[in-house]
Amino acid sequence: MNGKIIKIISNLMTVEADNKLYECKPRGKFYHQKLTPLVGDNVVIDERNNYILEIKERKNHLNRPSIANVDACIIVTSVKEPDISLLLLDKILCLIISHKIEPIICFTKVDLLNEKEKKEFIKIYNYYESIGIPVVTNEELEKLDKFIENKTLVLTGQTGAGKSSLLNRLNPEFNLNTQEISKALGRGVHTTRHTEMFKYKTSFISDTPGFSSLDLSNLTKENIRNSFIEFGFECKYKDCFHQKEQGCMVIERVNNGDILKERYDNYLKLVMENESSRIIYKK
Ligand SMILES: Nc1nc2c(ncn2[C@@H]2O[C@H](COP(=O)(O)OP(=O)(O)OP(=O)(O)O)[C@@H](O)[C@H]2O)c(=O)[nH]1
Ligand SMILES: [Mg+2]
Ligand SMILES: [Zn+2]
Repeated sequence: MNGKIIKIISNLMTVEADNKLYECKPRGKFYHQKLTPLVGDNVVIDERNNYILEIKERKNHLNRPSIANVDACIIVTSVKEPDISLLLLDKILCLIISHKIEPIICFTKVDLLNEKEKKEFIKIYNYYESIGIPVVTNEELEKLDKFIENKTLVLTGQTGAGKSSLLNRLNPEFNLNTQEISKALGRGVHTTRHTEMFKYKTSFISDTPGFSSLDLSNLTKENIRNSFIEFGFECKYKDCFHQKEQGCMVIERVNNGDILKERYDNYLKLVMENESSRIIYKK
């Protein structure tokens, strides 16, 4: 029978197969093959004797948290408490796109904005949507449903951003722990700890924050540039890094308001952060 590992607690793996759950143990041969089953693994099980017989080839896997076969990542971004940070959002987008994982932005806490702030926010929402990234708020669950259909997803975002709350909105039966922001920040750790996936309609979603390490040092300058998908390839020099080059169309489009200035500034910051992290690494 085909299934998917959705939870691992030491040597006991919960496998979802045909809408039922099976507590399985892995076959000894995986140990000899140095193959560690991961949450997200697609497996073949012997449902009578509760054994995992085979682990199917992985599409990809993340470290910290260890999750296999991730199609998309929902970047949960609060617009207040904690305040919106486009630098953090652009950095996460950069990591996700460089890992060839599809990004989905989900803004939360829009209810906390005043009218003026809401206008600013709508501009930001529309901008990210206009460059081709799927964007929703946590009040647009039907729109979100379409983006996540048939996918294996991880959530990411700051502690207190509303990741667990989002899953509870999708299905109150998940009944996940959520926490007041002040308490969460006071402890300085995520409320959510062990790796587990939830079946939601045709999707599997993990509440364990993906990309817990927001380290850009493994990326190249090209990775960072290419992850800013709206920059395009219209500059005079084919390999333009859009910094000070002559005939740079990106700089021109920033100046005429076609590219969000803040996003371009974040691009420059990420390139600088990437360069200095590599200088430290080389020493
Ligand atoms: N006003 C408002 N509060 C929200 C919204 N979404 C979440 N919250 C609150 O924000 C706080 C933190 O939410 P959580 O869902 O625990 O945040 P989290 O991202 O799972 O945090 P960690 O597990 O610590 O990483 C809770 O008190 C939620 O009730 C929202 O859309 N509006
Ligand atoms: Mg949580
Ligand atoms: Zn350029």
